[in-house]
Amino acid sequence: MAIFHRYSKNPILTPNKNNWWESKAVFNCSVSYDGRSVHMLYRAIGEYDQYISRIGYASSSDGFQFDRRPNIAILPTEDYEKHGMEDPRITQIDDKIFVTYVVLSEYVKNHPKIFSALAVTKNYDEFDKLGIITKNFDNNKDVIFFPDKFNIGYNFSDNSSFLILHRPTSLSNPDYQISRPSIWLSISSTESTLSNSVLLLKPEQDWEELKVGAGPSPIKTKEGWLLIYHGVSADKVYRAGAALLDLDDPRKVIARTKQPILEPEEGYEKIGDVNNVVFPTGTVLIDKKIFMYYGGADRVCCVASANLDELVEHILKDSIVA
Ligand code: BMA
Repeated sequence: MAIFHRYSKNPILTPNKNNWWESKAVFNCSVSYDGRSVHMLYRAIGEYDQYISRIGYASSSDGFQFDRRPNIAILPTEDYEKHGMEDPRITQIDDKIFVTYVVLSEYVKNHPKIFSALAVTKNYDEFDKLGIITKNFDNNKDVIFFPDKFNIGYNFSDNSSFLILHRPTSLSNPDYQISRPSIWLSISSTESTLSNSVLLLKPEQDWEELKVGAGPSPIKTKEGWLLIYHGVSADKVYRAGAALLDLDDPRKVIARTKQPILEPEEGYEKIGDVNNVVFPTGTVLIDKKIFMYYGGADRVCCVASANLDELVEHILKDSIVA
């Protein structure tokens, strides 16, 4: 039985031919909910020659019908942003909205240098840029904060730690024998650096054989932190999976689905600029219902919903962790 139900009028956002910077593709959308409106940031492409990504903003009162702002939401003002700003991911911590995004900073021998950067906003109008936060890691994407701060593992002097999920391409630590990009958890005293990283999830199943990366910011449930992530199979199909992490110490994985919770089935997930991609990047919880926002085939934005209790029960039942 399917746990997530796609919105019947998917996709909810398609390219806007009348707006140059989002005329070809709009995808990988992240969201926050303030009790009245769903706020969305999304990745947009306006040309295929250089394939530079920009970030747009849209908002909705029902989570399905979005009104877009015509201008680019986060302008590429910094040198490290000039080759592209991709995959914005939103976390609300207290009254601040943290936005992490992938930046292609420069090209070296035809290959982009990939980092993740952080911007903070209170209103989605003005963004305070805190710079690249993954400097010490190679090709580090899928960076997302926990919405709460924690006191675990390290005794930082004054306040508690930021927990930040990330996916470095390589992390050389002889204690961990991993050969594939995996999800790490960093316990940092500030929001602008990643430190004290521990391995959280590595590829286990065929459908996630090539790599795994965190999706939206984790959601607190009574059984644990719900983490939705993507996994990539050997034949490059992107699917969504889910795990539950210990409430007090999220370094401990309580449960993790053997099977994906959503995979490319519909035309808008199978055919696009990159075929066969379901890429979850946002969730909101409204009255016990979880709305999962995701990119379809690197071309459009989509949403699917599930009952939160049923989803948690499903993860516990389909679990690979005892
Ligand atoms: C990832 C990112 C995403 C993209 C996905 C599928 O590495 O680049 O933005 O949606 O690949 O192409």
